[in-house]
Amino acid sequence: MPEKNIDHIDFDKLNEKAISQPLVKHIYTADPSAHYFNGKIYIYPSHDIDAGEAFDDLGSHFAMEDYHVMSMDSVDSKAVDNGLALHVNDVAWAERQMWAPDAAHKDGKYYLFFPAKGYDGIFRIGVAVSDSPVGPFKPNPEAIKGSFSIDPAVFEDEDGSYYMYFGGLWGGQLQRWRTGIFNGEEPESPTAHIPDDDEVALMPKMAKMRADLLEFAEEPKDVPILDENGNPLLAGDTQRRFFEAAWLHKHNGKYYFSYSTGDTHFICYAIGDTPYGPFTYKGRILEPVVGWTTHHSICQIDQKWYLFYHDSSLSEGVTHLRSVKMHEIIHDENGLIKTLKPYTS
Ligand code: FUB
Repeated sequence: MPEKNIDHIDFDKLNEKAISQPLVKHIYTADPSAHYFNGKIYIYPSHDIDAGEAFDDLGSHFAMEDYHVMSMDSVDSKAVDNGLALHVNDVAWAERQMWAPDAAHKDGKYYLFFPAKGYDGIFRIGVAVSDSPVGPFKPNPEAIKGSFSIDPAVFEDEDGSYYMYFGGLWGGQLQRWRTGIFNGEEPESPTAHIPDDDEVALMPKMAKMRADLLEFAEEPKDVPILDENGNPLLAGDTQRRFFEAAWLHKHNGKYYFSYSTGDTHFICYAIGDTPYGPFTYKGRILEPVVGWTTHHSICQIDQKWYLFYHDSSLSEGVTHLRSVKMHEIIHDENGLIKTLKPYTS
Protein backbone atom coordinates (compact mmCIF):
# COMPACT_ATOMS: atom_id res chain seq x y z
CA MET A 1 0.00 0.00 0.00
CA PRO A 2 2.34 2.79 -1.15
CA GLU A 3 1.45 6.17 0.39
CA LYS A 4 0.09 8.64 -2.16
CA ASN A 5 2.40 11.60 -2.75
CA ILE A 6 0.70 14.60 -1.13
CA ASP A 7 3.65 17.02 -1.09
CA HIS A 8 2.24 19.05 -3.95
CA ILE A 9 -1.21 19.59 -2.41
CA ASP A 10 -2.22 23.03 -1.12
CA PHE A 11 -4.83 21.96 1.42
CA ASP A 12 -6.37 25.43 1.84
CA LYS A 13 -7.11 25.52 -1.87
CA LEU A 14 -8.25 21.90 -1.87
CA ASN A 15 -10.75 22.58 0.92
CA GLU A 16 -12.15 25.51 -1.03
CA LYS A 17 -12.64 23.23 -4.02
CA ALA A 18 -14.13 20.34 -2.04
CA ILE A 19 -17.76 19.65 -2.92
CA SER A 20 -18.50 19.04 0.77
CA GLN A 21 -16.96 19.51 4.20
CA PRO A 22 -16.38 17.03 7.05
CA LEU A 23 -19.58 16.29 8.99
CA VAL A 24 -17.65 16.48 12.27
CA LYS A 25 -14.20 17.87 12.98
CA HIS A 26 -13.59 17.05 16.65
CA ILE A 27 -12.79 13.39 15.87
CA TYR A 28 -11.66 11.59 12.73
CA THR A 29 -14.28 9.36 11.13
CA ALA A 30 -14.23 7.11 8.06
CA ASP A 31 -16.01 4.30 6.18
CA PRO A 32 -19.49 5.77 6.74
CA SER A 33 -22.49 3.44 6.62
CA ALA A 34 -25.54 5.68 6.57
CA HIS A 35 -29.14 4.67 7.31
CA TYR A 36 -32.45 6.50 7.58
CA PHE A 37 -34.10 4.95 10.62
CA ASN A 38 -37.45 6.34 11.87
CA GLY A 39 -37.09 9.66 10.04
CA LYS A 40 -33.56 10.42 11.23
CA ILE A 41 -30.12 9.93 9.65
CA TYR A 42 -27.67 7.64 11.47
CA ILE A 43 -24.08 7.24 10.33
CA TYR A 44 -22.00 4.28 11.50
CA PRO A 45 -18.36 5.15 10.76
CA SER A 46 -14.94 3.87 11.73
CA HIS A 47 -13.41 6.07 14.44
CA ASP A 48 -9.91 6.87 13.20
CA ILE A 49 -7.13 7.46 15.70
CA ASP A 50 -3.38 7.78 15.57
CA ALA A 51 -2.38 4.80 17.70
CA GLY A 52 1.29 5.23 16.79
CA GLU A 53 1.38 2.10 14.60
CA ALA A 54 3.84 2.38 11.73
CA PHE A 55 2.41 2.58 8.22
CA ASP A 56 2.58 -0.78 6.45
CA ASP A 57 1.11 -2.55 3.45
CA LEU A 58 -1.36 -4.52 5.56
CA GLY A 59 -2.97 -1.44 7.06
CA SER A 60 -1.63 -1.92 10.61
CA HIS A 61 -1.80 1.87 11.02
CA PHE A 62 -5.59 1.54 10.90
CA ALA A 63 -5.54 0.60 14.59
CA MET A 64 -9.02 1.75 15.55
CA GLU A 65 -10.42 0.71 18.94
CA ASP A 66 -14.04 1.78 19.11
CA TYR A 67 -17.12 3.13 17.37
CA HIS A 68 -19.12 6.33 17.75
CA VAL A 69 -22.47 6.69 15.96
CA MET A 70 -23.31 10.05 14.41
CA SER A 71 -26.86 11.29 13.85
CA MET A 72 -28.49 14.12 11.91
CA ASP A 73 -32.08 15.37 12.07
CA SER A 74 -32.00 16.24 8.37
CA VAL A 75 -29.50 16.53 5.52
CA ASP A 76 -28.87 20.19 6.38
CA SER A 77 -28.53 19.86 10.13
CA LYS A 78 -25.38 19.47 12.22
CA ALA A 79 -24.07 15.95 12.76
CA VAL A 80 -24.09 14.92 16.42
CA ASP A 81 -21.51 12.54 17.87
CA ASN A 82 -23.41 10.25 20.26
CA GLY A 83 -20.31 9.08 22.11
CA LEU A 84 -18.91 5.62 22.67
CA ALA A 85 -21.10 2.90 21.12
CA LEU A 86 -18.77 -0.11 21.39
CA HIS A 87 -15.12 -0.62 22.44
CA VAL A 88 -12.86 -3.49 21.38
CA ASN A 89 -12.12 -4.23 25.05
CA ASP A 90 -15.76 -5.24 25.46
CA VAL A 91 -15.66 -7.75 22.61
CA ALA A 92 -14.44 -11.11 23.94
CA TRP A 93 -13.28 -12.53 20.59
CA ALA A 94 -11.67 -9.36 19.14
CA GLU A 95 -8.18 -8.06 19.83
CA ARG A 96 -7.68 -5.07 17.52
CA GLN A 97 -8.47 -3.10 14.37
CA MET A 98 -12.15 -2.20 14.56
CA TRP A 99 -12.58 -1.46 10.84
CA ALA A 100 -15.54 -0.39 8.73
CA PRO A 101 -18.89 -1.23 10.41
CA ASP A 102 -22.53 -1.25 9.32
CA ALA A 103 -25.87 -1.41 11.11
CA ALA A 104 -29.39 -2.75 10.61
CA HIS A 105 -32.75 -2.19 12.30
CA LYS A 106 -35.33 -4.92 12.88
CA ASP A 107 -38.31 -5.17 15.23
CA GLY A 108 -37.17 -2.31 17.46
CA LYS A 109 -33.61 -3.60 17.87
CA TYR A 110 -30.46 -2.20 16.28
CA TYR A 111 -27.58 -4.39 15.14
CA LEU A 112 -24.00 -3.18 14.70
CA PHE A 113 -21.88 -5.39 12.43
CA PHE A 114 -18.12 -4.88 12.63
CA PRO A 115 -14.88 -6.52 11.49
CA ALA A 116 -11.94 -6.94 13.86
CA LYS A 117 -8.86 -9.11 14.17
CA GLY A 118 -9.09 -11.93 16.66
CA TYR A 119 -6.22 -13.04 18.89
CA ASP A 120 -5.11 -15.34 16.03
CA GLY A 121 -4.56 -12.34 13.73
CA ILE A 122 -7.50 -13.31 11.51
CA PHE A 123 -10.24 -10.82 10.60
CA ARG A 124 -13.81 -11.93 11.39
CA ILE A 125 -17.13 -10.12 11.59
CA GLY A 126 -19.00 -9.63 14.84
CA VAL A 127 -22.43 -8.38 15.81
CA ALA A 128 -23.59 -6.28 18.75
CA VAL A 129 -27.18 -5.37 19.70
CA SER A 130 -28.88 -2.34 21.23
CA ASP A 131 -32.36 -0.95 21.85
CA SER A 132 -31.08 2.40 20.60
CA PRO A 133 -29.70 3.26 17.13
CA VAL A 134 -26.75 5.02 18.77
CA GLY A 135 -25.90 2.28 21.26
CA PRO A 136 -24.29 1.36 23.54
CA PHE A 137 -24.23 -2.02 21.78
CA LYS A 138 -23.82 -5.36 23.55
CA PRO A 139 -21.53 -7.62 21.53
CA ASN A 140 -22.03 -11.34 21.08
CA PRO A 141 -19.15 -13.23 22.70
CA GLU A 142 -18.20 -14.93 19.43
CA ALA A 143 -17.85 -13.71 15.86
CA ILE A 144 -20.54 -14.68 13.32
CA LYS A 145 -19.93 -18.34 12.43
CA GLY A 146 -18.40 -18.72 8.97
CA SER A 147 -17.53 -15.01 8.76
CA PHE A 148 -14.14 -13.77 7.57
CA SER A 149 -12.41 -10.71 6.08
CA ILE A 150 -13.75 -7.15 6.50
CA ASP A 151 -16.23 -4.42 5.59
CA PRO A 152 -19.69 -5.89 6.32
CA ALA A 153 -22.66 -4.13 4.70
CA VAL A 154 -26.14 -5.37 5.58
CA PHE A 155 -28.96 -4.71 3.12
CA GLU A 156 -32.65 -5.03 4.04
CA ASP A 157 -34.75 -6.03 1.04
CA GLU A 158 -38.40 -5.04 0.61
CA ASP A 159 -39.56 -8.58 1.50
CA GLY A 160 -37.93 -8.30 4.95
CA SER A 161 -34.87 -10.43 4.09
CA TYR A 162 -31.44 -9.17 5.17
CA TYR A 163 -28.20 -9.93 3.35
CA MET A 164 -24.61 -9.28 4.37
CA TYR A 165 -22.01 -8.32 1.73
CA PHE A 166 -18.36 -8.31 2.80
CA GLY A 167 -14.70 -8.80 1.93
CA GLY A 168 -11.53 -6.85 1.31
CA LEU A 169 -8.21 -7.58 -0.39
CA TRP A 170 -4.65 -7.15 0.95
CA GLY A 171 -4.89 -6.23 4.68
CA GLY A 172 -8.52 -7.38 4.56
CA GLN A 173 -7.25 -10.96 3.95
CA LEU A 174 -9.89 -12.05 1.40
CA GLN A 175 -7.14 -13.54 -0.82
CA ARG A 176 -6.19 -15.91 2.01
CA TRP A 177 -9.63 -17.59 1.89
CA ARG A 178 -9.50 -18.81 -1.73
CA THR A 179 -9.85 -22.47 -0.73
CA GLY A 180 -12.46 -21.85 1.95
CA ILE A 181 -9.97 -22.12 4.81
CA PHE A 182 -7.54 -19.44 5.96
CA ASN A 183 -4.14 -19.69 4.28
CA GLY A 184 -1.66 -18.39 6.84
CA GLU A 185 1.37 -19.16 4.66
CA GLU A 186 4.17 -16.60 4.66
CA PRO A 187 5.06 -14.14 3.27
CA GLU A 188 2.70 -11.76 5.01
CA SER A 189 2.65 -9.63 1.88
CA PRO A 190 -0.59 -7.89 0.85
CA THR A 191 -0.42 -9.28 -2.67
CA ALA A 192 0.53 -12.90 -1.88
CA HIS A 193 -2.30 -15.28 -2.90
CA ILE A 194 -3.92 -12.68 -5.20
CA PRO A 195 -4.89 -14.24 -8.59
CA ASP A 196 -2.70 -13.49 -11.61
CA ASP A 197 -3.78 -10.61 -13.83
CA ASP A 198 -5.40 -12.89 -16.43
CA GLU A 199 -7.33 -14.92 -13.86
CA VAL A 200 -10.85 -14.10 -12.66
CA ALA A 201 -10.72 -11.45 -9.92
CA LEU A 202 -11.52 -12.30 -6.33
CA MET A 203 -15.19 -11.49 -5.89
CA PRO A 204 -16.80 -10.02 -2.78
CA LYS A 205 -18.83 -12.39 -0.57
CA MET A 206 -22.43 -12.38 0.58
CA ALA A 207 -24.80 -14.42 2.71
CA LYS A 208 -28.45 -14.16 3.68
CA MET A 209 -28.81 -13.44 7.40
CA ARG A 210 -30.79 -15.60 9.80
CA ALA A 211 -34.09 -14.04 10.96
CA ASP A 212 -32.49 -12.96 14.27
CA LEU A 213 -29.64 -11.24 12.33
CA LEU A 214 -27.05 -12.83 14.62
CA GLU A 215 -25.75 -15.51 12.22
CA PHE A 216 -25.62 -16.33 8.51
CA ALA A 217 -28.54 -18.41 7.20
CA GLU A 218 -26.34 -19.90 4.46
CA GLU A 219 -22.70 -20.44 3.46
CA PRO A 220 -21.18 -17.22 2.08
CA LYS A 221 -20.97 -17.19 -1.70
CA ASP A 222 -19.31 -15.04 -4.35
CA VAL A 223 -20.96 -11.83 -5.54
CA PRO A 224 -20.31 -12.09 -9.31
CA ILE A 225 -19.29 -8.82 -11.01
CA LEU A 226 -19.36 -9.10 -14.81
CA ASP A 227 -18.14 -6.92 -17.64
CA GLU A 228 -20.31 -5.66 -20.50
CA ASN A 229 -19.92 -9.03 -22.30
CA GLY A 230 -21.09 -11.08 -19.35
CA ASN A 231 -17.59 -12.24 -18.36
CA PRO A 232 -16.35 -12.00 -14.76
CA LEU A 233 -13.96 -9.09 -14.21
CA LEU A 234 -10.31 -10.15 -14.24
CA ALA A 235 -7.79 -9.61 -11.44
CA GLY A 236 -5.66 -7.42 -13.73
CA ASP A 237 -8.60 -5.08 -14.38
CA THR A 238 -7.63 -3.02 -11.35
CA GLN A 239 -9.68 0.03 -12.34
CA ARG A 240 -12.90 -2.00 -12.17
CA ARG A 241 -12.40 -5.09 -10.02
CA PHE A 242 -13.64 -5.29 -6.41
CA PHE A 243 -11.15 -4.44 -3.64
CA GLU A 244 -13.20 -3.56 -0.51
CA ALA A 245 -16.09 -1.40 0.81
CA ALA A 246 -19.11 -3.39 -0.41
CA TRP A 247 -22.51 -1.66 -0.35
CA LEU A 248 -25.92 -2.54 -1.77
CA HIS A 249 -28.86 -0.27 -2.49
CA LYS A 250 -32.05 -0.79 -4.47
CA HIS A 251 -33.37 1.78 -6.92
CA ASN A 252 -36.44 1.30 -9.16
CA GLY A 253 -36.42 -2.45 -8.54
CA LYS A 254 -32.75 -2.92 -9.50
CA TYR A 255 -29.97 -3.91 -7.11
CA TYR A 256 -26.87 -1.69 -7.17
CA PHE A 257 -23.68 -3.23 -5.78
CA SER A 258 -21.03 -0.56 -5.18
CA TYR A 259 -17.46 -0.90 -3.94
CA SER A 260 -13.95 0.52 -3.84
CA THR A 261 -11.25 -0.48 -6.32
CA GLY A 262 -8.64 0.03 -3.55
CA ASP A 263 -5.25 0.63 -5.12
CA THR A 264 -6.80 2.53 -8.04
CA HIS A 265 -8.98 4.57 -5.66
CA PHE A 266 -12.40 4.61 -7.37
CA ILE A 267 -15.89 3.95 -6.02
CA CYS A 268 -17.61 1.92 -8.75
CA TYR A 269 -20.95 0.19 -9.18
CA ALA A 270 -22.59 -2.71 -10.95
CA ILE A 271 -26.31 -3.47 -11.42
CA GLY A 272 -28.21 -6.74 -10.99
CA ASP A 273 -31.76 -8.11 -10.81
CA THR A 274 -31.50 -10.00 -7.51
CA PRO A 275 -29.58 -9.53 -4.26
CA TYR A 276 -27.34 -12.41 -5.39
CA GLY A 277 -26.51 -10.80 -8.71
CA PRO A 278 -24.88 -11.31 -11.09
CA PHE A 279 -24.02 -7.62 -11.21
CA THR A 280 -22.88 -5.97 -14.44
CA TYR A 281 -20.26 -3.23 -14.13
CA LYS A 282 -21.70 0.19 -15.02
CA GLY A 283 -19.19 2.86 -14.03
CA ARG A 284 -17.78 5.12 -11.35
CA ILE A 285 -19.66 6.87 -8.58
CA LEU A 286 -16.73 8.80 -7.07
CA GLU A 287 -13.36 9.83 -8.47
CA PRO A 288 -10.33 9.50 -6.13
CA VAL A 289 -10.28 11.48 -2.89
CA VAL A 290 -7.29 12.75 -0.90
CA GLY A 291 -5.97 9.77 1.07
CA TRP A 292 -5.29 6.17 0.01
CA THR A 293 -8.62 4.63 0.93
CA THR A 294 -12.05 5.44 -0.42
CA HIS A 295 -15.17 3.98 1.18
CA HIS A 296 -18.80 4.98 0.99
CA SER A 297 -22.45 4.18 1.52
CA ILE A 298 -25.57 5.25 -0.38
CA CYS A 299 -28.78 6.19 1.42
CA GLN A 300 -32.16 7.51 0.32
CA ILE A 301 -33.44 10.42 2.38
CA ASP A 302 -36.75 12.11 1.51
CA GLN A 303 -36.76 11.04 -2.17
CA LYS A 304 -33.14 12.06 -2.76
CA TRP A 305 -30.08 9.82 -2.76
CA TYR A 306 -26.88 10.68 -0.90
CA LEU A 307 -23.34 9.37 -1.07
CA PHE A 308 -21.57 9.26 2.28
CA TYR A 309 -17.80 9.03 1.81
CA HIS A 310 -14.54 10.11 3.40
CA ASP A 311 -11.30 11.85 2.59
CA SER A 312 -8.12 12.87 4.42
CA SER A 313 -8.36 16.61 3.75
CA LEU A 314 -8.87 17.66 7.40
CA SER A 315 -5.70 15.82 8.47
CA GLU A 316 -3.87 17.24 5.43
CA GLY A 317 -3.42 13.89 3.80
CA VAL A 318 -2.75 11.50 6.70
CA THR A 319 -3.93 8.16 5.32
CA HIS A 320 -5.44 6.82 8.53
CA LEU A 321 -7.01 10.09 9.77
CA ARG A 322 -10.08 10.57 7.62
CA SER A 323 -13.32 12.58 7.78
CA VAL A 324 -16.81 11.62 6.71
CA LYS A 325 -18.59 13.82 4.16
CA MET A 326 -21.84 13.57 2.21
CA HIS A 327 -23.14 14.74 -1.15
CA GLU A 328 -26.24 14.12 -3.22
CA ILE A 329 -25.96 11.66 -6.11
CA ILE A 330 -28.22 11.42 -9.14
CA HIS A 331 -29.59 8.32 -10.88
CA ASP A 332 -30.37 9.41 -14.44
CA GLU A 333 -33.42 8.35 -16.46
CA ASN A 334 -31.64 5.11 -17.43
CA GLY A 335 -30.79 4.32 -13.83
CA LEU A 336 -27.10 5.19 -14.27
CA ILE A 337 -25.34 7.13 -11.53
CA LYS A 338 -23.66 10.41 -12.45
CA THR A 339 -19.95 10.32 -11.46
CA LEU A 340 -19.01 12.75 -8.69
CA LYS A 341 -15.72 14.64 -8.63
CA PRO A 342 -14.88 15.30 -4.96
CA TYR A 343 -13.09 18.59 -5.75
CA THR A 344 -14.03 21.08 -8.46
CA SER A 345 -11.25 22.09 -10.82
O1 FUB B 1 -10.86 1.77 7.79
C1 FUB B 1 -10.06 0.64 7.62
C2 FUB B 1 -10.21 0.12 6.23
O2 FUB B 1 -9.82 1.12 5.29
C3 FUB B 1 -11.61 -0.24 5.82
O3 FUB B 1 -12.09 -1.41 6.37
C4 FUB B 1 -11.44 -0.22 4.36
O4 FUB B 1 -12.62 -0.25 3.62
C5 FUB B 1 -10.65 1.05 4.15
O5 FUB B 1 -11.47 2.19 4.14
